[in-house]
Amino acid sequence: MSKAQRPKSPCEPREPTRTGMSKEALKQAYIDNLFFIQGRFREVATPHDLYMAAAFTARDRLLERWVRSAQLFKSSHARTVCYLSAEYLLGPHLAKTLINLGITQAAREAAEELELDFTAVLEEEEEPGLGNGGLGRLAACFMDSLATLRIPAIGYGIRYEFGIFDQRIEDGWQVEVSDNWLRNGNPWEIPRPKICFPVCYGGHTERYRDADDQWRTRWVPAMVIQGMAYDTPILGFGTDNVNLLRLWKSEAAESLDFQAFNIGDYYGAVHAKIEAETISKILYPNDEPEAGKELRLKQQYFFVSCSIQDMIRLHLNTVGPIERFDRKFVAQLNDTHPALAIAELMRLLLDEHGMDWEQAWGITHRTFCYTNHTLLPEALETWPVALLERLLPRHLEIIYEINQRFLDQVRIRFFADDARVARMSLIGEDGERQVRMAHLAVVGSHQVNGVAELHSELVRTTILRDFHDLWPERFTNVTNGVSPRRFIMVSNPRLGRLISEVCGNTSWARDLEQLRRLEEHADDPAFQARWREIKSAAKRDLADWMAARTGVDLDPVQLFDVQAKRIHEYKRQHLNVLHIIRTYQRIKQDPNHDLVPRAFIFGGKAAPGYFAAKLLIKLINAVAEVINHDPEVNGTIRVAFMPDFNVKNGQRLYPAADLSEQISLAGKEASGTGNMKFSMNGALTIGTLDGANIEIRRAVGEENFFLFGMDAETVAHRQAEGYRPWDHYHGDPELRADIDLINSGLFSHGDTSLFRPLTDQLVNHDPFMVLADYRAYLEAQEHVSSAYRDPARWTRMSILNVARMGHFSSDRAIREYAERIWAVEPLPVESGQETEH
Ligand code: 8GP
Repeated sequence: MSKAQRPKSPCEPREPTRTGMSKEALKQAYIDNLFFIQGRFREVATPHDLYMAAAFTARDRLLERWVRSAQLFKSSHARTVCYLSAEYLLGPHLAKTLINLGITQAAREAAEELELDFTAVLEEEEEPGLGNGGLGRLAACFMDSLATLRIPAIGYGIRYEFGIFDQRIEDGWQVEVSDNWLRNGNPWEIPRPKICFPVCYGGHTERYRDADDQWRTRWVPAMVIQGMAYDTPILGFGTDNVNLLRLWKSEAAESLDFQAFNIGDYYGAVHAKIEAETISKILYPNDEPEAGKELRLKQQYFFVSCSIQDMIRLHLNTVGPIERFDRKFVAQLNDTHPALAIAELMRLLLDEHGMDWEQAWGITHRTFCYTNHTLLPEALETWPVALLERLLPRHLEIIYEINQRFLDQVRIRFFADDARVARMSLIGEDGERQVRMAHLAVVGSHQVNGVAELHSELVRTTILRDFHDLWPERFTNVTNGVSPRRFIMVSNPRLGRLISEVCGNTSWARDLEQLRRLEEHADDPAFQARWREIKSAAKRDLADWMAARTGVDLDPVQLFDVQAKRIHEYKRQHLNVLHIIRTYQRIKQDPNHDLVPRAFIFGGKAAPGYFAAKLLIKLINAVAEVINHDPEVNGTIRVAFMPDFNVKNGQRLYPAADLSEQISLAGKEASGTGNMKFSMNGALTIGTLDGANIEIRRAVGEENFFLFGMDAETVAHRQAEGYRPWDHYHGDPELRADIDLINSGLFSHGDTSLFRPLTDQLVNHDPFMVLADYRAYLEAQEHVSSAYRDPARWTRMSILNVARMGHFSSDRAIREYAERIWAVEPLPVESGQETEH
């Protein structure tokens, strides 16, 4: 019997209500929080009050562990990872926190005794959508794993007042609604008014002689704002280690100078306040960055400057001296968005700490590492030199000097190769002069990684090839992973319980290779039946939710075929739509056609300015409208679009999917992580040889994966020789009939022009080679159907998929970063109380 369960003698002191882990302590804490924080009695509490009281009850338990962690990290001078990311897509906190604390069961029982609907309380939480998609969600999984692996870490980012927009579907179109997630307060963060830093913009630089008669540079900015810290504690699973997610909010600076400047000028003062607050106001809703937006550059510099200043403060408060900075910290750049940190650390070391260039550069270079997340050329960030000159004149000078010293090295190493020098320069000279952020990130980092084997290979051989020639040892791969706590335990508790039963306890959730133990049950009919029941139950849950939200009835006996991810042409949702139209045409031609009943389910947001993606959403909904109401189809197939795909709604989809669509054009998806989430929940994948699909297929076994389409090499070859989609359109009558059906106006109330931009693009340009992979995709879908007809075979494949997904835990990924890139060690915080773990 655990300490928490042991009955107390009347003489034993009462378990503290702010930290106790028993059901009784949780009940009392809950009532106290409802009363003392929300100011409510149970009888008059709103659903939101009930949620807040639960959140504070969980948070109290986090804080106690957090303080212990912070004390240990400080006293032991622990080497610390700083993860710099413009995005964190955290998902709801409450359920995950209870799981990580190991008190889900106690909390559920406490809720029952208080006559609360536990599920409804969890549902009430509005998630912080501080990210767009894969990159932001990866940062959240990594924070979870860092704490679980007991690695001291700080995540730095921006506390956007408005996160990613909420998506509504009106008349089939995406409508964006602003995400006012802070409206009702955020119980998970602690404001830190004393932790704030000035951040400067504009102005000019000056040369001056310092006290030792050395020439130095000083930046005389035109504008100063400040960043204030908001801290969210991140607890690991089965440990008392708590790390810090520190997000910065921008505010008007409160300096005297600033006030003097504004004396009598109230409008000016208010305007300055608004201008300052605008910086952390809103997340840019593009999955792949859109260059040239001044506010975005301001945001990037804002969070990077606060973070580097904070790191220096922490360092001087503990280890000091500044020369040892890189022994205390290693900083991971999550894509190039925080790459200005390289110039900022240089500036602070040179201008504020009086260091010479070589020493400052040595420290900077040893501090940073860079992860690339995309190969799409339009996503490679560049900033106009003119913009940088205006906003960050000192940083531009530093970038020029880094560039000059770097290009000197290139000239010596690659003698008389001017073309190479131009290609590698940090400054692009074609057209308007631009700073190439990826080049800055590579030059300023000691390690550079891609996020899946194929992606890292393509990074080395295409976009950063010249850099790989120069510094091959700097390049490496760390394949992405996802958190099994979030994406099995929280999302799919039924499956989580079955796995715990097979493994004997919940330790699999931090040692995911234990999933292998499922393999021995793969052919056991009784186990298979339980497996199918778990999937069916999740399908019923999803069907209920979809019926209530969208009015579309899904039948759990159908094969749930799901594609959920950002809407983007390279991800090829239109290929999926063509298959749906083909299936529909087959039904129309022969209503008795023997089909596996399917529900085609989509989810995903389109960037608000990305017309083609928004038209794709309209097409999916238009096809759904026709098919779902055609009596001849008679429910054999259904098409549904889940509105507002986010972490919370994703958690409804992953457990319910039978088939996971990972159908991007080979060479375009850096890794993908949805592919891992689906597979971990027992969905089989239909996919191309792209991103991490390749490694997933290798892990689960070729026979348990529906592969189709060209590989990256073939894609490159066919594009080089001149790809003509027109030939496919004319050469394949079924393909032509599918495209013609869209053009006929059947899905657009007779409007033959609505979808023309989409079909014309496919037939004439088709940059993502949808038509070239169409036939192979249909064939693979046939294999899917025939496998699904045999439940024993399908279930076996599903079990084996889960059993072999251990490699794709974000714990494995973080272990690789820790050992191969960061050189950091776990530092366990001593355990306080016993829990369910
Ligand atoms: C994404 C990649 O597209 C995806 O394949 C990968 O799994 C994920 O990163 C995590 O590594 N990239 C982005 O989300 C991305 O580049 N976003 C930036 C514009 C914000």
